[in-house]
Amino acid sequence: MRIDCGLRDWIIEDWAFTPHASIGQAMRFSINLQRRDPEILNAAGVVRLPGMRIDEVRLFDVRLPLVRPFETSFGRIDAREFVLVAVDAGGATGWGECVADVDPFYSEETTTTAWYVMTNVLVPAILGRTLAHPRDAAATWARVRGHRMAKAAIEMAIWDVRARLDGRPLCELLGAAARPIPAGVSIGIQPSLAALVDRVGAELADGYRRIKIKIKPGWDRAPVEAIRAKFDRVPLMVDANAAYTVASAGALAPLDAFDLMMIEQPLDYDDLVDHARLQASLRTPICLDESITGPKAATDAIGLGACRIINIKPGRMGGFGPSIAVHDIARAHGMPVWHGGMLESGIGRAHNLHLSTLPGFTLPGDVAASRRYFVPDLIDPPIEVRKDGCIDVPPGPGIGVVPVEARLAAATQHSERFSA
Ligand code: OSB
Ligand code: MG
Repeated sequence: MRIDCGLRDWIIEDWAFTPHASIGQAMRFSINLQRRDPEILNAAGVVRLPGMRIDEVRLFDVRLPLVRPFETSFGRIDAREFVLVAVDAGGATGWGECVADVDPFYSEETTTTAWYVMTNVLVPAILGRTLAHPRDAAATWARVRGHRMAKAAIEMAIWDVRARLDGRPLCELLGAAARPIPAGVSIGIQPSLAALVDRVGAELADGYRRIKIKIKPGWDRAPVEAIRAKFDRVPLMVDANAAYTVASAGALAPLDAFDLMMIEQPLDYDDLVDHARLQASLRTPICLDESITGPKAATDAIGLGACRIINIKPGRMGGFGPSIAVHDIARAHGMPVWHGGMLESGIGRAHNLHLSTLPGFTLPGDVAASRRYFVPDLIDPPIEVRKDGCIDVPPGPGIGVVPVEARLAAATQHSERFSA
């Protein structure tokens, strides 16, 4: 159906008939209009931002074996399975990586729920739409509750395609500029204290700036003590992935003696109040990961005193839009943030590096080199750590990297294509 509304610069986004109760009453016809070429104001004055039409979305169900198993308080994994997203708009392709895992342990979402909600809800809602800005993707899905990792993967691909269409690096579109990103490592639970100390030594030899170890009840004080005994002053932190309860959190008090940078997410994912009580009893800063699901949670956590540091993962927040908002809220409160990791392939890793260029990211992130996880990575060249422990943001338009076609094909278990 074609409707000429006589407004040349406007496009019809949505339309609907609203039938009234009784025959004879008028039917109401509603349309949503959107400017085809909206004008946006920036510091330099008025600039024209051409809209981008979402022409095609491709989804890939990918499985990549891990270089070594990764064990957390959730359990142990040998491979990473994830949904990779390609969005075509205006003749360019943007890439996104969904960080949901096979099991609903870190969050409620899984690869299967992400696939379901993308194919049945998110992709149909956005296909054929013309967006003025990547932030507008979120409004398209405003009615969809949760599923932030699924939303983020598509939203981030749209940011990538926008930056590629503009011919500039993603970090500039996000509001920053490329700079070397200080990198830290996340070390899983190890079979023994000796194995842990060896791993820490190997990571420090590779140049990494700080060490994070996973802890759980029964594997907390001893591993920290063992690392401190061998590497006296190394910047060190621990991540519990919500493995403690109010009853068992007493085991964390002795960690105050080890000058840790932070204790990440000791208590449950939805429990800000008990984190605030625990923080009041600890000298060591609490950093929240799982609990910070967006700007509202960040504001509440800061207001309650539930943490002194925030870990930002765009997948957990629903994309770059809310991640920038959380960054800005933390910065306004003088609270440091750092970029978390979800064992991403090079695509997600590149996104993380671009976001990490924002000025509030003052602590080293979980943004390590490709070869700690995947050999080969989906991308080529892989992401490498420099001798000084920093990682360079991939240069070039967008995120600066694309998957190697043959590698993506080999790692893909199933794929689907949706065209407008
Ligand atoms: O809690 O930060 C976490 C990996 C999967 C799920 C949750 C977490 C992690 C990590 C690994 O700690 C970080 C990385 O990608 O190096
Ligand atoms: Mg964490």
